[in-house]
Amino acid sequence: MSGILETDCLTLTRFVLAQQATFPGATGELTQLLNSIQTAVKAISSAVRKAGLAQLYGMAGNTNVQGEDQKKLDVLANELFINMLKSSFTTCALVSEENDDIILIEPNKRGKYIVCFDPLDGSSNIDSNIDIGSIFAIYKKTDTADVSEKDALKPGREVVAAGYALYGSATVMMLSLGKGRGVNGFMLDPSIGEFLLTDQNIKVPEKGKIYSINEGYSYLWDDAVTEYVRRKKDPKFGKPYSLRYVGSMVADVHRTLKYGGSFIYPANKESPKGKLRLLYECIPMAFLMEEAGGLATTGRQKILDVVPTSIHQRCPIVLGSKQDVQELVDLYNPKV
Ligand code: P6P
Repeated sequence: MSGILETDCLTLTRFVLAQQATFPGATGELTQLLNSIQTAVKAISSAVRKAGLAQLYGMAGNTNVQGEDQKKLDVLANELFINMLKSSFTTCALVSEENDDIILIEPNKRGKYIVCFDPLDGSSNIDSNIDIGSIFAIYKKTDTADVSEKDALKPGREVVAAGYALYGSATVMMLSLGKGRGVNGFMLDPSIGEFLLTDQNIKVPEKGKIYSINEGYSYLWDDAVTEYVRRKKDPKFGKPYSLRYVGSMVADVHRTLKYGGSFIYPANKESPKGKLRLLYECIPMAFLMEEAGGLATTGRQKILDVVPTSIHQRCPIVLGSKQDVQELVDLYNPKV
């Protein structure tokens, strides 16, 4: 490692502080909030990496709002996020994938931000040691009305910052502070406990060579998705694409961000709204994808323009390289 890195690491903390200067009238509250999320992610990373040894695998004996068996790591990750966010004095309301209802922060600990998060997405993969992740989107409360669920039901266009952590071969965090500031990637260096800048201003390739969808549901797909996937495999439409599907959203989206192509979780005949959740899966990933020069839509509408009506609502999504996503949009909206 070069000397400069040891004495002048560009850590996530330093990066966020430097970005604070690009926010007119910044108070440092967003910086504090992001650093609290960073701490929760570091703690989750540590727990994920020793879960097997600490017998953290297995069921916690209860289920979450999605009706899924909660594993101990789910519970731990959720509590870490909630505790770090509450104690940051920067939030007024939280929406977690693991909690039925919105969490309103007690008045004496309130700040101006609302955070929607999935503390441990892909948790059904925990016991098989497949990559899992944490996802978050941050809104700012813009009125003086009492805090309520309405503060979380904002379109993704109003997101202030969003990101994810991926607990893979390394633990990485992708973050965007919006308004054209792009997406930056940081890798956790366990030897100093800091996230270091490794991917500056990531841009998703205009077109990729990979499509990512659960083909097990092909019997339920609509005609547009069926035709899109058929073309990806038909040499008449160019070199066939490779299919890559981890079944853990953060892993599939991260690969798409880095290599291009498309990730699709569409509506189907049994799930008319798809499976993924709008507030804490689709919106944050769409925010990052657009900041990286990609696209993210339901097939008929940009994800960031969808106005949420309930905190756990599902939403169909196709995201990734502009050309690969537009191809499916055109199949959903054939020009007459
Ligand atoms: P399926 C994991 O359970 C998850 O919520 C996402 O992380 C992932 O993209 C999706 O569900 C996988 O769903 O139906 O393909 O197993």
